[in-house]
Amino acid sequence: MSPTITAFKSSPDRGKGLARDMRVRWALEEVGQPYDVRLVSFGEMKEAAHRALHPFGQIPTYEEGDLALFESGAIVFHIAERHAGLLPDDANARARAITWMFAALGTVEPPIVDRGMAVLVERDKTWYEERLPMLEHRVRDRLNELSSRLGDADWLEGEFSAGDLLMVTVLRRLNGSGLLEEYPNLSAYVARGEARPAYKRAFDDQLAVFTAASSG
Ligand SMILES: N[C@@H](CCC(=O)N[C@@H](CS)C(=O)NCC(=O)O)C(=O)O
Repeated sequence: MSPTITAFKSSPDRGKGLARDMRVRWALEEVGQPYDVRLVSFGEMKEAAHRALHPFGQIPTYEEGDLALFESGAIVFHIAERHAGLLPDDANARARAITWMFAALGTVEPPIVDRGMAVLVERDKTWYEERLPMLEHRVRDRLNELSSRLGDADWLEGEFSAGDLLMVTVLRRLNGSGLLEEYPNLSAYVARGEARPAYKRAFDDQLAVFTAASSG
């Protein structure tokens, strides 16, 4: 039975692949697992039926038989554990790849999201001009460190893994900020991720949702 994931009926990013269902779609495409998508509106996400799946009233969720998951990282991990292709077989290499999954979501994503939220909702606040440089400084700190570690390698730890998949989607949240472009090896790393056929299929599918909604 194919799993069902949830995604925005109307994504605020207008199909740019920044919503977190993109990570799940990409992981499913990498491992060749077909899936269904249930689109939910902002209102529906906050209703009891959706909250039974996702306590915080968000997307994505993942349903497969009796199993219901939320949190994009947990869902990608579940997919990577069930299928070959996203985590190495060697136990230590696998643990390292999982470490990068946590690093993407726990260390790199928070300052990027903090900056993004400020740009989105604090522009008209008196403190915005003062706060933004501080938020960007925190992002640059992480990008500097990540850039040093990646060096001229293709992927963070040997072969492409779920750690790279999450890291690339996290870094893509900087699109339009100009920050990623300050680090040519990180820009190239994101471009390598985006060039993967599985990424492209996932991207096109989420874009088709936006295109259909805006032409309908
Ligand atoms: N940590 C969660 C974050 C989920 C999240 O923030 N989802 C966003 C879309 S990318 C959402 O549903 N936002 C609407 C809301 O919070 O009301 C994950 O990685 O799945």
